[in-house]
Amino acid sequence: MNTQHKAGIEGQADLPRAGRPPRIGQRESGGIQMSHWKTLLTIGVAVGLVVVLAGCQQGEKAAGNVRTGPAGSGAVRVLMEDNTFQPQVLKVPAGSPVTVEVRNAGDKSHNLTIEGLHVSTGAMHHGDVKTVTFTAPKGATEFSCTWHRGMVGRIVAT
Ligand SMILES: [Cu+2]
Repeated sequence: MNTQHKAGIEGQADLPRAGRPPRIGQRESGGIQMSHWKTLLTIGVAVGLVVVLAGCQQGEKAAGNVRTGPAGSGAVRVLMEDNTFQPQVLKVPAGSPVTVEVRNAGDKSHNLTIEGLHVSTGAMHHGDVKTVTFTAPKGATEFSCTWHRGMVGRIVAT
């Protein structure tokens, strides 16, 4: 048993001696650079994931004055489609509370988020209806679905 063990070690120890030393040097410097790159890459991917996840979470939860269900008559009505808002421009009075009924008529899940006013319907699935109340400042305020690039609209308050 002892001899076999020794033989094994000697056998392994013999291998590097057979013309390896120059390669080991190359590999080591290359290996160190690679591991640095891998570390940087891993950090980069991790940061990227956090940013992406944060982006996903924005719009996931309701923010501001939001309730589930339809609004009464006189509310501004917005339909979510895949992937647009209908209409894309909401004309509202400036400086007083506005009630907007949002209905997801699309198949996908969407949200209506007014970043400038810290308002969001949160996640809305197919068929969901929510009522959002907010006060818009005079001028144009963008809203969007944070999940679908280009799914945007504008509140124009006068
Ligand atoms: Cu969307």
